Amino acid sequence: MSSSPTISIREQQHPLIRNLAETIEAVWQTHLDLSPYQLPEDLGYVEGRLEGEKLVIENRCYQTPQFRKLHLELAKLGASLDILHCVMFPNPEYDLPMFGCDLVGGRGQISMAVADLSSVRADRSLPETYRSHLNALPHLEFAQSRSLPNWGDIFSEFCVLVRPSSPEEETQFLDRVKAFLEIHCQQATATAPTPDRRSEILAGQHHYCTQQQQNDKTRRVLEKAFGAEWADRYMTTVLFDMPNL
Ligand code: 18B
Repeated sequence: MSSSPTISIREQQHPLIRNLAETIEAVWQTHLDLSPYQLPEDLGYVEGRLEGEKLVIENRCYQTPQFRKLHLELAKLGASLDILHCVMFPNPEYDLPMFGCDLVGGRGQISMAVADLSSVRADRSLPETYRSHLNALPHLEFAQSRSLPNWGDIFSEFCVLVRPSSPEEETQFLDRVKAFLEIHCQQATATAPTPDRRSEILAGQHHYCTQQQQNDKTRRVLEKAFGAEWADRYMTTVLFDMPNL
């Protein structure tokens, strides 16, 4: 099922996905002290087939002192589906929210773009420094917002969940994700560890992953290409693996 890539699928993705992938990596490189993160062996680059089209998945993973795992994934299903998925999993010794972002597009149009900094605290609040920086960002208007799925209680009031409907809205989304990432990396590197809160934070991360694992739209794409068992393993070990409680 897996082999090595000849050319990166990045060049063939929708421009917003490509730009966002480059932005994410650039902010990480600028603000964080990155080391390699080893994914389960056969899951770095994966190919499968879905209804006669090839599904290709390319993963990049890092870790830093504040983050146990930084995951950026690009996936492409033939000519019909381009996907970017990114999650920053904080080290549970740090009281930091989860950054998550997902873009899904097909045939030149992004149908869904979401980004958030999601609290893992028991009271669902974001740290005060995050709140003040996020509140200082300009208010955004998108012509088509999308409603939260039933598992979406994990997302904060700052979550952007839209179908971008013009190049201006695409840029607006990209700029907002960049702002989230810069705030997050700056705050994270300025945060001292709080090991006494580890169990609260772990429980919050656990809840976040459990909710995300209920995304049937993601699961269905993976199941159709790779089968139910593989899809479940992928969702629970690569996309939303849980730190041990
Ligand atoms: N996701 N997404 O990452 N998902 O991974 N995703 C979809 O136009 C994949 C995350 C989120 O309306 C759709 O309807 C695949 C993270 C939300 O019910 C498809 C992979 C977040 C929705 C995929 C992947 C996140 C959503 C439907 C692995 C948030 C809307 C697209 C590579 C931080 C759910 C559409 C709804 C949708 C697929 C959110 C096809 C295969 C990190 C909220």
